[in-house]
Amino acid sequence: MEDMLEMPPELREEAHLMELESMGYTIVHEAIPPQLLKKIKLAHNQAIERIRSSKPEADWSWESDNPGVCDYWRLYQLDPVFEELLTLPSIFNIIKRAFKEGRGRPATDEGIRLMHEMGQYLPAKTPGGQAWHRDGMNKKAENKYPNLRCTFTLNDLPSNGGGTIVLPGSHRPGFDGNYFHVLNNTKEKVKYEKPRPGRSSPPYDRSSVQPRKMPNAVTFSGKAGSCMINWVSIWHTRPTNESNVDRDVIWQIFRTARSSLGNGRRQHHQTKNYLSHIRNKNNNYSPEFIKLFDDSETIDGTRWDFEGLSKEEIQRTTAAEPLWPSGRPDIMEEEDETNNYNRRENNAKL
Ligand SMILES: O=C(O)CCC(=O)C(=O)O
Repeated sequence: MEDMLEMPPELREEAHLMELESMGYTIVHEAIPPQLLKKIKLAHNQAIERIRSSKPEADWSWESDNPGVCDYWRLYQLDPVFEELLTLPSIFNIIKRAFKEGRGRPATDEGIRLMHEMGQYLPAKTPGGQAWHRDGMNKKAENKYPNLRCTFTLNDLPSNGGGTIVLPGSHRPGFDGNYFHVLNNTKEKVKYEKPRPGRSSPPYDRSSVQPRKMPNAVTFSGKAGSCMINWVSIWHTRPTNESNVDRDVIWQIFRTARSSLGNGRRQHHQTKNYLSHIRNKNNNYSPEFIKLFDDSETIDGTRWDFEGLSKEEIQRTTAAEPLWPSGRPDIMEEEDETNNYNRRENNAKL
C-alpha cells in the first residue's frame, strides 16, 4: 500500500495514530486541500518576498547560515489563511487524540496549545547544516511532555529534496543524548552559541558535527500539501537538498495543556496585539481555536531557557506592534491604541 489514502477513511486516523506511537512519525498525504494550498502558497511567497526586500541576506533566516534560506514567524497575523492550518481536520484530530490518549505520557482532557510556528524557504542544493538532534529535550519537562511537530510541504518534495529525516522509533524514552556522538560522528559536546538579536541561538557549532547517513532512516517526501507529524523527541535532522527543487515548508509545534514550556520555544513570536485579538474575539473562532493560544496555565510560564533569552528579550519579541503590512483589518479596527505602539528596533520584525 503506497500510503494511507488507499485505506478506508474511517481507519486512516487510527492508522496514523498507530504509526505516530510506534515509529514516532506519520505522513499525512494531501493534508491541505488544493484550494487552501493555493492561498497558503501565495501568502507564504509574499512573506518570503517581504523578508528578502526588507533585510540583508545575512538576516533572512532565524536559524540557518546557509545562503538564500529565509524564514518568518507570526504567520497568523500576517494572513488569516495561515490560521486555517491550525485546525485542519486531517491533522488536528490526530494531534488532539495523540495528546489525549496519553499512551504512556500524561493524558490531557484540556486540549492542546500552539507552541511555535514558522515558515521557511530553502533553495535547491542547500546543505543540511544540522546535526541529528531531538528538539527541546529536557529531562525535567520534554521527556515527560513531548511535543508534536507538523511539517507541511508546500511544494512536491522529492525524496532527495532535503525533507526532514527521522530515525523511526527513536522518540521513545531512553534514546537520550548519549547517541549524539554515534549519530554525528563526534565526541564533542553540543556547543551553544549566544543568541544574536533577531536570531535564534544556533543550537550547536555546525562545523563540529557530521551527521552520519543512517541506513534505516526515513526521509519526509510527498506531494505539495502533505504533512509529516512527529514527536519532537524523535532523532531527526535536515539533510542536504540534492534536488533541483526548492523546499518550502511551514512548521507548527503543539504541546499538551499544562505541559511545561521549559526548554522549549514559547509563543514569544505572537505579538501582544495578536494575542489580545485572539483572546477577546470569538466571532470568527471556536473556543477550541482560541485555547490554542492560551499559555496562562503553564507550570513554569516565565521560564525561557532554550534560546538563552532573557526576560527583556522575551518582552521585546512579544511587544505590541502594528501588524504587517498595514495590519489585518479585523485586528486593527478593534484596537484603537494600535497606532501608538512603537516599532521594535530589532530585525525580527515579522
Ligand atoms: O528543516 C528540517 O527538516 C528539520 C528542522 C529541525 O529539525 C529543527 O529546526 O529542529
